[in-house]
Amino acid sequence: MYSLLKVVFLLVTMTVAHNSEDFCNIDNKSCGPDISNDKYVFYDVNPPEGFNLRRDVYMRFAIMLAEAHKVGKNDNWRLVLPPWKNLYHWKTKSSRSPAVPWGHFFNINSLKSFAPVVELHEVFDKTEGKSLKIDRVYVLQNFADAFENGDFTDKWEISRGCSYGGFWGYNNVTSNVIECVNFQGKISKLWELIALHPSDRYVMFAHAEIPLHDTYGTKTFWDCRRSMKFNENLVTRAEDFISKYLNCDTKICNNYASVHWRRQDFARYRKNDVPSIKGTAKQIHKQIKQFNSYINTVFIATDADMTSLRQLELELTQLGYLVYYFKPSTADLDKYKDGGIAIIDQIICSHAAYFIGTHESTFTFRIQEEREILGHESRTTFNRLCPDKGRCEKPSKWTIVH
Ligand SMILES: Nc1nc2c(ncn2[C@@H]2O[C@H](COP(=O)(O)OP(=O)(O)OP(=O)(O)O)[C@@H](O)[C@H]2O)c(=O)[nH]1
Ligand SMILES: *[C@@H]1O[C@H](CO)[C@@H](O)[C@H](O)[C@H]1NC(C)=O
Ligand SMILES: *[C@@H]1O[C@H](CO)[C@@H](O)[C@H](O)[C@H]1NC(C)=O
Ligand SMILES: [Mg+2]
Repeated sequence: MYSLLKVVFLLVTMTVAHNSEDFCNIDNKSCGPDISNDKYVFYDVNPPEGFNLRRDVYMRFAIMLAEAHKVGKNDNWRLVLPPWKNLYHWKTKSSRSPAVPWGHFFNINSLKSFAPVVELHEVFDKTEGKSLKIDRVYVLQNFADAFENGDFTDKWEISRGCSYGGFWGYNNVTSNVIECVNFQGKISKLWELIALHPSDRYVMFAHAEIPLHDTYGTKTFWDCRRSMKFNENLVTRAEDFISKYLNCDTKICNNYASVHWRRQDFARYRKNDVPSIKGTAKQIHKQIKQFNSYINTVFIATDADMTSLRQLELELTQLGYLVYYFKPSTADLDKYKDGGIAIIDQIICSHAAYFIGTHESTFTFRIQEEREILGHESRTTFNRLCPDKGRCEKPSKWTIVH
């Protein structure tokens, strides 16, 4: 596939070259109009942010670029996918280094069908010399007072007092120009910053989680979300598990329920949002009985420690359930890494007849979106675990727009 694409690319380039008189070699960067005019937007996210918030940050940038290309503005800009490195939640050794490209988790051709994206290694391949020099890094910061005069308005101003040295852990990516910017509002306002220096070709935004979606939940949002297909190996591994243990061979199963049981920091710091272990089992039981009393199989996706998971399993078993969870082998961990295992959990949750999530977890949100895309009825998707006592807000419903 790759070499076929390369051949097609070569043919196209040669045709262009013949038309423009001089013979143009594919490796000659000073010729071939598309190659030499390419400009790149890089970004990096606040280190403690997790995988699933980063997926949303990606969507903001992908939509920003795709929309610009649609109207023929800034259409020589491409988005560089920031490699995955040392995420806080990824504790397994094989998951920590080196940096993992997006293709490990997602279907790159599908991402490219929505937005002009490239992997960092693709940019490296085109880089002459030993290091990649970024023309300018804008380090975004929040305004001290978001609601100045009582209004939240979109605004930015050049400021000071910031620093940046991350570059995803690569010491061969550098920049001589670091600019601090107080920023608030829509991501498309970043074009205003880019326009300040028209000769820049490599522009980077650090703290890219600060700009917000221009519009959330629109058709464009969902088009972008749908293009974020998982890597085929992850899908196959998840579907094999579902087929083997949960006895279902379609994407909309009718015979098992799934739960995203977020623990760790949630169990420690969000006592008002998440239940105890016993409380979790009770609620799962109650919700499943209300939905379909014939279901007696539950799949649990969780970041809980083994002891807690065993306790939950015991409680549910005593209530009459068959309990499953995906326990990766060492080979699975080496191959898919922590991030891939989490995605396998998400896929298994997304095929279930009924899903119960954890309140305000982005991991849960991504499962809910996946289920909307697959076409599950919304009432089977937007369900949450409540605290043992006290108020329990209904989960927000972000339903798909076609
Ligand atoms: N395998 C697996 N990993 C999980 C599960 N739940 C959480 N994790 C891990 O913990 C991380 C959770 O962090 P995020 O992706 O930021 O999602 P979140 O913490 O639920 O949401 P916010 O902190 O509100 O953004 C995931 O990326 C996984 O690495 C789960 O059910 N299965
Ligand atoms: C690269 O292309 C330019 C413009 O067509 C040409 O002038 C130059 O000689 C080429 N250089 C090489 C190394 O082929
Ligand atoms: C920078 O280093 C990485 C890892 O060692 C390497 O893969 C990449 O090609 C290098 N980039 C450049 C521009 O040489
Ligand atoms: Mg998180």
